[in-house]
Amino acid sequence: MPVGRVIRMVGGFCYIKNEQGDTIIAIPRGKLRLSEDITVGDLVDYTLINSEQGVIEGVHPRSSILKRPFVSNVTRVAIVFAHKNPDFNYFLLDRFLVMVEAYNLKPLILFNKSDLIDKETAEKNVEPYRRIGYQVICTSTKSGEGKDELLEEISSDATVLAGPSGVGKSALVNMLAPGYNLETGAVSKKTRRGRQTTREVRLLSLTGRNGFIFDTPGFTQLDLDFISRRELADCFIEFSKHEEECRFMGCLHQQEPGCQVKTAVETGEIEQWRYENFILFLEELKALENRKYLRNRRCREKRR
Ligand SMILES: Nc1nc2c(ncn2[C@@H]2O[C@H](COP(=O)(O)OP(=O)(O)O)[C@@H](O)[C@H]2O)c(=O)[nH]1
Ligand SMILES: [Mg+2]
Ligand SMILES: [Zn+2]
Repeated sequence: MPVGRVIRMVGGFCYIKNEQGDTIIAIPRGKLRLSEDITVGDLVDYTLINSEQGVIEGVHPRSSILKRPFVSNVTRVAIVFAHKNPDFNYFLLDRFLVMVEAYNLKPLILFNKSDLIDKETAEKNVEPYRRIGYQVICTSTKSGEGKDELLEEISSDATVLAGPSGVGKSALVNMLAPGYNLETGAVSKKTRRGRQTTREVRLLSLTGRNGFIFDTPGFTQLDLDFISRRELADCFIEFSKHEEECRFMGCLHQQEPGCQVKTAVETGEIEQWRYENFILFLEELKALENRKYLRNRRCREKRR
């Protein structure tokens, strides 16, 4: 049976692209439901009704799945921020990084709108993340800066762009996969924030490469409810070489004596703001876990 990849879903129909590069419009067979059983990124088996229309017969197992936006088979997350307009935000960037690490996907950090600032300021923004060990590329969709490096880097990945509205995700997709002409939106002068111009998820082919790129409306779910407090430190990659030395096993690196993560913060090996964000996320997870506990207890009491 032929295989295709879901690249778009529009009102009850799926657009799928087959191995020959042809697009077929398909509806799902029987019990398969769009947006529940099938999503953009899925590999599907299909049968043809005529040369352009088909029926989806089954969905292949997914290598990864993200929620809100609901996309599958992502291998890479490019976290996009702008150097300015809108101003960039360490806290939000660290939150995205936690998500990427927790899902075990390959991260890449993009600082877009390089044309709006000088080289020195750009360096100041990216340097801390390079020091941690993250790959960072500065781009500009206006001057084309970083385009070749980025295309090379993600050439065989299925990349989703994550980041706040207005940072230039759709403009970047247009730069990497021209010909689709996705709508981009101006950043509001008044609120200094981007408007939501992208409403649907689409999967586009990178020009001349094997890879794909997703354009999405942006991530709305950034609750950390997919990890536990114990797992959080693993999502801060620069903590790992210190935490083995902590005095207590299962150290949360909060108040415990003999915590080597805290020592590394004091000596400057770990950035203070990274640690502060870590603690904020830890508190957030604690609150989430408490809420869950209370909810469960209430349920148990009701049942009695
Ligand atoms: N100066 C500058 N503006 C950009 C750049 N990339 C995108 N923009 C502008 O930023 C605004 C938001 O872009 P858009 O792609 O819609 O952002 P999205 O919400 O992240 O998809 C638009 O007005 C773009 O023209 C860039 O590299 N430099
Ligand atoms: Mg967009
Ligand atoms: Zn510790």
